[in-house]
Formats: sequence, C-alpha cells, structure tokens
Amino acid sequence: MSADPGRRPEAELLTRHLGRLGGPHATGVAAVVGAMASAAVRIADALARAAVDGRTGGAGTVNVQGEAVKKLDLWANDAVRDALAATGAAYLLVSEEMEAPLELGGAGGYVVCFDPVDGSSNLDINGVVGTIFSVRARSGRGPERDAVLPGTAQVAAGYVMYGPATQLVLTAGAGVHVFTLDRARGEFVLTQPGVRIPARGRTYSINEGNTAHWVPEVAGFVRHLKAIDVASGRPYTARYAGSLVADFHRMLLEGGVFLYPADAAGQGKLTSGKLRLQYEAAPIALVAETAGGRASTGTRRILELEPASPHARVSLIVGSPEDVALAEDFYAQRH
Ligand code: AHM
Ligand code: MG
Repeated sequence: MSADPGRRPEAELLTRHLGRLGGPHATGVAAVVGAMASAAVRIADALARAAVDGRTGGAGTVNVQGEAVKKLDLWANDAVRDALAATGAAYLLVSEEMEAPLELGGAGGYVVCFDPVDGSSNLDINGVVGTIFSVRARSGRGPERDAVLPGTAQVAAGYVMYGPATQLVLTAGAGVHVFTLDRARGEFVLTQPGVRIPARGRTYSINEGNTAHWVPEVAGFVRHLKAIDVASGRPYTARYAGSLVADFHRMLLEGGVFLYPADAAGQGKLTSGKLRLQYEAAPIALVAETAGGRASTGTRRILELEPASPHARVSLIVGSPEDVALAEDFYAQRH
C-alpha cells in the first residue's frame, strides 16, 4: 500500500519538539509552552462553540486598560492561568486580564506574560483572534522587578492563532517554528520549521482610521508605501484584520510591515501607543527578530525597553527588516 500523499509521515509533534529543547531553560520552557498548548486546545474549542454555548458578548466589566471585557477574555484567562498553575514551572503571571501580577509560587521560577485573547474586537464576528505568551526566567530581585523585565529577558515566546486552523508559533532560542493543531489527535504538529521573514514585503498593515492621530513620520512613511514606484514594488498593498496575531503572522510568512504607532501628542488618547509591551509587543518582537525581522518603536528596539509598569503600552513597528528600517529612517528624518 502506498503512503497517503496528503499526510506528513515524519511530522514532529510539539511535545517531542519540547522534549528535545536544550540549554538551561529547557525543562521550564517545555512545561510552560506545553501548558500554553493545552490551554490553546481548550480555547480553540471554546471559540468554535462560543455562539452555540452562549459565550459571545461582553462580560459587563472593564479591564485595567479601561476596555470592555468579553466573556471569552475572562474564560480564556482562567484557562491559561489554570494550565500554567498545574505545571509548577510558573511563579508569576502578568496577564492583560489581571490588574495585578499573580504570584503562583511555582518552584520552576518562570514569569509568564500573556494576552489570553488578542484581537478581542473580532470575537463576536467570528474573526481571527490569538493568544500571545512570553516566558522569562526570574531575576532573583523579587516579583515586583520580575513583573517588569525587558524583552531581552525572554527565554521563549510565541503565539497561537485561531484561524481556519489553530497554529502555534514558537521561538525557544533556536529558530521560529509553526505547529498546526491536528484536531483529531489533539496534538500540535510541526508544519513550518525554521521560518524566516523575507527581507522586504509588499504589504503594510495599520489602522488607517487613525490617520488623523498619526505623527508626521508615520504619515510620511505610509504615503511613501502608497506611492507608485515599480522598481521598489510600490504601492504596497494594505491588509488589516484588527488582530495583532493575524496581522503579524502575514508579515512573518510573506514579509511587510505592521504598525500600531503612538498617537501624536495632543492628537489622540494613545500617545504611548495602544499595544502592551510585555504580552503583545515584546513576544512578537522576539519572534520577529529570531526569524530575521526587526521590531522598533520607530526610534528604539522593542526588546531593550524597560516596562514602566506591568501593563505599559508602546508604539510598535514590526516585520521585514528593510521595511522596518525604512520606517525608522522616516522617524530619524533620514528620508
Ligand atoms: P486586545 O488585546 O484588547 O484585543 O487589543 C489588541 C488589539 C491587537 O490585536 C490589534 O493589533 C489592535 O488591538 C487593534 O486595535 P484597533 O481596533 O484600534 O485597530
Ligand atoms: Mg486581549
């Protein structure tokens, strides 16, 4: 009998991949990422069943960011928290949905920052959402310090994207790998090993509805991307899903640049940016850089920023190295 050509006979499972990690954090990272994966399987199922189970809509509360919380935000937060608590590897959690960092006391000593449902505005329209996670080793300087470690302290990071397929994108030091959930087996299977971001793309992603709030540097950069120049592949095409995970994932695979810049002073309310440094920008930046990409505020490398608070916001420009560098040229007025 010939092998089924549609099936990958030798595909590696996430569990096996985690078992083969090396280095001083191998055991802790394997435990934390394994827990994230099992929470993701539950979240994927809950998302698919949400309308049937009456779990769409708002929870009637507002989170620490002042944003309306959805029922699924809270449910997913608890799913991730419980999965991490069961490992004993995580001692401190920082979540978008928890006002204060949560001390779990796990002996493993890892700090896990996460956004349980990223792109929550897509929840009630059956749009793509994600879960983002960032793993750091404790600094030894206490939980207050550990709740605000810079992105360079990350020992692993990644995200889960709940699209037509559920995929988990992971970097744990060596490379960026994409695993796809095989629902029949309840296992993540390695489907794209060693992903590299193209040096340049032809796509930009930004909420154009915020044009009136942009700083001139961003306005100039976007105007440049939209101008015709056949030699440099312009105009770029626009894509915006309203979910960082979905919008960044396109850049990871096909190249281009995603921007959620800080509003110009006096122009809008998000003068520090919208996205949260610890559980949105920093993990996405680690994935991007490990894949050969670049992540910047426009003037500074995301991974080197010291968070002012657990829920600090930041301006984020991420994607292909040449596209992000060009955006930085606009900020530096070199262009
Ligand atoms: P959330 O974590 O509350 O969902 O907010 C983060 C999301 C990102 O996924 C996305 O890039 C951005 O907010 C979209 O914001 P906007 O609706 O302002 O374009
Ligand atoms: Mg969220």
